[in-house]
Amino acid sequence: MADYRELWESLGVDLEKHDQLCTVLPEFYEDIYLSQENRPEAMNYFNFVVSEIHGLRIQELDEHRKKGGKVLGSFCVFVPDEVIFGAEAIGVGLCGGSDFWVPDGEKVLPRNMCPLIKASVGAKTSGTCPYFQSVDLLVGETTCDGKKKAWEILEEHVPMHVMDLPQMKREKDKLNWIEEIKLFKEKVEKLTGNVVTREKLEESIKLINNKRKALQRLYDMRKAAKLPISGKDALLITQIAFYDDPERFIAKVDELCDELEERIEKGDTVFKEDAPRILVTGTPMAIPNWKMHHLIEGNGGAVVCEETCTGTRYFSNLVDEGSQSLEEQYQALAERYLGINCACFTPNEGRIDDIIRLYKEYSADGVIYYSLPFCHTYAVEYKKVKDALDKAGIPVILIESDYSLQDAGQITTRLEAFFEMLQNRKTNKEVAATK
Ligand code: BJ8
Repeated sequence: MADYRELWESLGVDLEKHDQLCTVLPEFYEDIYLSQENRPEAMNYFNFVVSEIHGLRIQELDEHRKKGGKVLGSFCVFVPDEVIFGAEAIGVGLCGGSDFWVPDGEKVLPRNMCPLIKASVGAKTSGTCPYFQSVDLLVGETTCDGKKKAWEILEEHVPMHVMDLPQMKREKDKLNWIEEIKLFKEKVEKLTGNVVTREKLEESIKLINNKRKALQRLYDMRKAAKLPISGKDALLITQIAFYDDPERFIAKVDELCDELEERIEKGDTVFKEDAPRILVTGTPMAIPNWKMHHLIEGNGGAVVCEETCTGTRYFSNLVDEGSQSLEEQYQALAERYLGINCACFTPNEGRIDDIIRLYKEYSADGVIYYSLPFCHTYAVEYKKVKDALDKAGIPVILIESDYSLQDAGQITTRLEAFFEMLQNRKTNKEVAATK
């Protein structure tokens, strides 16, 4: 990585502390990612993005700001990027996925709360995340209680706008959400000095839809019997989608998919033939939270899909591109976003349908329900999901884990037992089929 110290200093980054973070990440990445065998060539771009995670993209954001542009940071897939890009601003995802930031988060938040929130707040209060230092406005949302209250603390450090997300999906909730998107648009227009016209919104809707389509194409490759890419790599790509330049990202994912198509044709795979295919569902895995995928794949499993916000919830369903007026565009946006099945909604039966559908589409053998500690909405929803999966004959286990590696041994033991059970189940089915 080139020398960005001057840039970081100008952003108010705590250089000394940031150096500590920079020494941990490359080694961590090497162990988890670069040690994989037979990776697709086109993953080199994503390796490069990680190697430049606090460099090149930060420089691009800085250049954009120097030209008068604005940068907005968000924490949830409900914040409509289309409005941000429609006002010629740049949106970046800011959820913290590193244990490094948790102790700083704990200085201002209770310890017994979700690590994603503690890390996100700690990333800002420690002054060690150049993305946080680059944003002109943070956009929060009223999803879970922990996040909702954390915005009040972050607001002491940086300007904040909170979107009032409904917790139900009735017609009146949809109308409220349309109004929230409009209020957000006004806020963004005021901040940027740019008007979000119908034409600009049409363009940004297409752009963000194209990003979704690229990710949909990537995920379709994971339905193949012989998997051409690891779950770890697919997760990394979705994580990068939250902050990379959208047009460049789309082009690079398409390049990768061309290569994956060839691999599928040749039967070139990154896994052993009998690797159990795992659908992961639950809380998001913000970069660099690669723990669960690393443990699953390090113990012989293959992650085929993520029903998470760093997975299908991020890119499923497109915004209708046929709207004729701004009003219709806001309706189309509200419609698409309210199709996301987050556990903060009640009821949330759509998520159960999604899990069962994805299990079948990706020919999974089992489901791992991953929950960050103290995430009440996802933890409580486990019961309903488990009941439905039991009824459908789909094996599932719940793994609750934070960002630290202390429980890696314990999780490994559970994964080994789960994979053995899946293997026995498969063998029994094959035996029964021959009778
Ligand atoms: S749409 S999943 S990104 S709210 S922060 S709820 S893990 S206790 S992130 Fe989320 Fe939007 Fe929903 Fe997706 Fe739990 Fe932690 Fe809260 Fe979390």
